[in-house]
Formats: sequence, structure tokens, C-alpha cells
Amino acid sequence: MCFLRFLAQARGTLGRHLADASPLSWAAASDVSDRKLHLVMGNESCDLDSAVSAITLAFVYAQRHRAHDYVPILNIPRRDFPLKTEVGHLFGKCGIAEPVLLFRDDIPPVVVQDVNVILVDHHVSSLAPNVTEILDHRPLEDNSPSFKQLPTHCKLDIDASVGSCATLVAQRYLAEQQPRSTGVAQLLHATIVLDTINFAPVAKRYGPKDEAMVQKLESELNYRVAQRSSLFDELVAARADISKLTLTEVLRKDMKVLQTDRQVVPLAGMPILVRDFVEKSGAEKAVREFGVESNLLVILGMYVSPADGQVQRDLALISLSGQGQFVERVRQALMESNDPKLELRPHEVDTRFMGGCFLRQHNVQATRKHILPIVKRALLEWEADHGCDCDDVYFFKEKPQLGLS
Ligand SMILES: [Mn+2]
Repeated sequence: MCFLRFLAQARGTLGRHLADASPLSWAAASDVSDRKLHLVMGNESCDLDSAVSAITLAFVYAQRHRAHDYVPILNIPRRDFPLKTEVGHLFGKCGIAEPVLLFRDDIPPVVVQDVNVILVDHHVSSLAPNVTEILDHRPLEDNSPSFKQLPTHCKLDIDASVGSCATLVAQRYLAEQQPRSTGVAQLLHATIVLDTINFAPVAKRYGPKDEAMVQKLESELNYRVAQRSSLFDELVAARADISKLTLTEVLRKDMKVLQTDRQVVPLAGMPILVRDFVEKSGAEKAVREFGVESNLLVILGMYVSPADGQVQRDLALISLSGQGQFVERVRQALMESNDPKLELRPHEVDTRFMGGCFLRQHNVQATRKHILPIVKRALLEWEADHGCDCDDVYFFKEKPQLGLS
């Protein structure tokens, strides 16, 4: 079966299993129950790596293990798909349209009880008890409670030396003669090129496996090595193309949420400088929508000059509830960071947008990966300092006195 037809049939396949799961059909159709449903899922960012790894691995396994069903699931609600602009772009190029794709909200919770799950591009999941196989390249989090819930027979391929999970899928795809698909090869190739920053030596985001797989895919596709850089530029431009998004979607496009016991802090990453974003009409309304119910919003901006590829970064801290001291505390932590030094300085032209704090980040190498732990530490320290209001801490303070009397 060809790749596109496989994708077009995925909904029907899932639907059959959903029907099987209803008690009425259980008694009627016992002959189909031997076919086990395997959901192949990427992580909740649904970046290109997660989306491509899920749909290509599901296809390869479906063709090789015909006694079972493999259905790829994109791990976001369907309404968020337009935010994944580079995924939409590459899928469109390969003839894959949004309506054939299946999303997290296409699977009702009841079906999850009786299915196998294959995780790609992540390995910590609330579905852990159902997981039979993992392909991932994130550093191993074997202390996480969900990791401990994995069944003992679960097959693990967690390899932090590769830049892209698509490399691990490509290994499986190329290991056997069948199936062969230009679409699969194109998707895997493009994803590896993007994730490894086109094998840029300074970024060091690749290993020997990434190189080997890309070369094999190129020979299958009759691509020249020289084509990589235009493909890379095209994907980067597609990822940064926010022209069709609303300002709230721009904030949600690439967000992470920092959660402590007492606080929820959303971090937005945008392909535009925050300083430019706040000048747009409707920016305040978008920020309010984005940060509803949070004490603090962290917004990270980045601008890549199309002319010379020069990167600029800036960031903003905004408290919708006007917690100025709290913002100041996080600002201090970011300013004082030495690992790495962020080299934060005020913008040339200052802004008082929503009473926030706006800074240019002159160390453009530092990314959200570096900023996230600094903010988290500041949150926890703030909470520790302001725990004095709690009853339990009050009693703790009184205890020594009681002991003396
Ligand atoms: Mn990845």
C-alpha cells in the first residue's frame, strides 16, 4: 500500500477499533479482535521531528506487521495544527492534507485502555502502562514516575547522540527492503536536515548516525548534498512564517509551561522580537488571553535576518496581576546567570507595555533550554521565601520555643 493511501485509511482503521471497543460489538465480532491497535505518538510540541517520526514509523510498521494495525497520532488538539507551520508546509509538499491526519482529540479516553502505544521523540508519557516501544533522543529521565510505569517488555531505543528522532526511524526504514516510499524518505531527510541545523559544526546538533542516514536517504532520493542548504532555509522560513496566524496563535505557537506546586508560568517562544510584537495592534489583548490565570508570563523573541542569517534575541517578563516584586526577582535571576551569561541589557528604545520588563539578549547562543531552568529556580526560591505566610511554616517556627518551655 502506498504511504498516502495508508494515511487516508488511518481514520477508518481507528474507527473500526473504536467500534470494536463498544460492548455491543464485542459479542458480535470476535474475529477482528486479534488485530491489535498500535498508536504511534510523538511529543506534545508536535514539532517536525515528532510529527514526521509518528507518521513514517506507523507506515513502516503497518507494512511489515500486517496482522496488526498502526495508526499515527499527532499529539496536539486539531485546532493547534495551523501553529505548526513547518509541519504543514512539509506535509503539504508531500501531498499530506490536514483532514487525513489524526490528532490527540480524535482518540476517546476509553480506547486507550486496550491499545499498545509506541512513543517517538519522547519517553515520559501518561500512557506509560500501554507503551510497548520507544524511539527517542532526549536525555534519559529514568527517575520520572511515568518511566517506572513502563511494562518490562517495552523495547527502548533512547539515543541522545542523534540530533533527530527521524534518524532512528530512518534506521528502521532503511534496514529492510520493504516498504519503499519517496514520501517517507523525503520527510525523514528533511527532518534530519532541520534538526541537525543542516549539520552546522558550531551547533553540534548531530552525530555519526544522523550523517549516515541522511546520506542513505539522499542516495535513495537521488538528491545532491548541495540541495540540503536550500531545503534547510525553506524549512526555517516555513517555521518562522507567522503571516497567517493571529497574535494569540503567535504566542501559543511554541510555548512551554513551567509548573511548580503553586504556580503556572507559560513561556512563549516566538519567531519575532518581543519588542516588535508589542507594537502590533491587539498585542495587549493577545497577551491577556495567553496569560490568563498566571502570575507571570515569560516571552522569548527571536529574529533571524533573511539577508545574512544574523540572529537577534530578546525577552519580556510580564505580570498580569501586577506582581512587580516577583517580576523583579526573576529579572535578577536572569541578569545574574553565569551558566550561561545571557548578557541582558535594556533595549535602545524602552517600552512600558503592560508594565513589563523588556530586555535584549546579547548572548544569542542561549536558548529557552538555558532560560527555563533559571526561571524555574527563581520561582522555587520565591515560593520558599514567601512560604512564611503558611500555617505549617508558622508552627515550624514555633517549635524550638515549645521545646525550650
Ligand atoms: Mn526530536
